[in-house]
Amino acid sequence: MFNKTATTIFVLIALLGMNTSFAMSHKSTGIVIQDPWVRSAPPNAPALGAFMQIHNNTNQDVKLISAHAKAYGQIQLHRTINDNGMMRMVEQEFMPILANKKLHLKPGSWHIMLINPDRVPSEGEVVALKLLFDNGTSQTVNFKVRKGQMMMKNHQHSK
Ligand SMILES: [Cu+2]
Repeated sequence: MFNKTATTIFVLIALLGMNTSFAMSHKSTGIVIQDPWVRSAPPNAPALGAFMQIHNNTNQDVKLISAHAKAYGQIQLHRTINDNGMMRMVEQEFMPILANKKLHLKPGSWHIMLINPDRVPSEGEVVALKLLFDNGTSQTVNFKVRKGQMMMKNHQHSK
């Protein structure tokens, strides 16, 4: 009896979940992706960086827990940190997006690392990444390949 009820509830939740993702636009999940892009790289590059702004328009903290795409050996969540003056990338278990805040993935900071591409995509191409969040939602986002700013550009002064 209990088991049956539990199963029914589980199925209901699963159905509701499916319904939500089919019936509503991505915006309705409250997680909105802006300006998704992949930094273009030479054809022999072992890895590419993917960037975006993740807006959390909900009242609860959310974590990006993974990203998936075909044609890459591995995809990791990275953060570039200043380790005693040495910039280095550290793999992260997740990316936190606080309630009603945004996380800006950009060169020299948080980014998604696309490792061992079957083929490095050219400028103008689109890389579809499926993003999984810890609140059970996911969305597939098209990242446009384009030239990236150099990290140091932020430190230059105009004139
Ligand atoms: Cu990296």
